Amino acid sequence: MITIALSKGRIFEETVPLLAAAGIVPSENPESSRKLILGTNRADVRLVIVRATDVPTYVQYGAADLGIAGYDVLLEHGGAGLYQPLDLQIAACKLMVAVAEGFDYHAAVKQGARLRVATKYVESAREHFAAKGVHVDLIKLYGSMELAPLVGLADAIVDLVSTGSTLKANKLVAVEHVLDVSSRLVVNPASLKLKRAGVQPILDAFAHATAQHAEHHHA
Ligand code: PRT
Ligand code: MG
Repeated sequence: MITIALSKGRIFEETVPLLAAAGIVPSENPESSRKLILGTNRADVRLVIVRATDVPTYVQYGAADLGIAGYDVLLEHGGAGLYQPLDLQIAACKLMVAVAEGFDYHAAVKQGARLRVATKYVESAREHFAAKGVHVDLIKLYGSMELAPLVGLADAIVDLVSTGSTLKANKLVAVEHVLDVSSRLVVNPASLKLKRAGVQPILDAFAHATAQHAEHHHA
């Protein structure tokens, strides 16, 4: 049995075509099903539906052989015990520093002010500000970072931005790029060794589909 860990929502939606390229069709839609283990058209492949941030953990401990996780999630996890062979280039977005409209971030940085920064991405944020020599106190949040500057919890946030409409709706502006994010395939190294006959063709199909997709975009 090959077990693939996925999160619901954007990652699942963008993974369906990759699975199809590997000849795998989920038998149910996780958005409408309450099942956490989904069968597929292949008796030897199943999907487990977990929280996006839990995907690396399931794969690291071998509860899933493969998984798909955002680079943001992988940086926070640290990547221990994970083979990361492929950037699937799906669920793309950017990790950005954002502040309330009217807050002069660059002036504050220039003055050497100590900034309070709220984020779910403390590891990536710590590294970013350390590299820039910006003094920060990081405040760990688990969601809705956009609220923090509006109620005085923080001067700035570090959050993912795709369309920018969430920042705009909350009168926030992006002031600094931290890193580009897309989702990656993660593989349990023991699974790759012991289940190679089943796992390798899936890796190859994903790689092929990703390369074709990229070619299409450049054409
Ligand atoms: O939602 P949940 O709390 O269960 O977990 P999650 O937010 O980690 O999962 P999910 O499914 O929302 O995101 C999974 C992965 O998708 C993330 O780890 C990212 O790698 C990737 N991704 C791509 C994004 C976005 N784009 C994105 N826009 N993840 C989150 N967002 C959020 C962002 O945090 C912000 O709140 O969407 C909002 C901004 O979107 P725009 O379009 O308004 O800019
Ligand atoms: Mg989310």
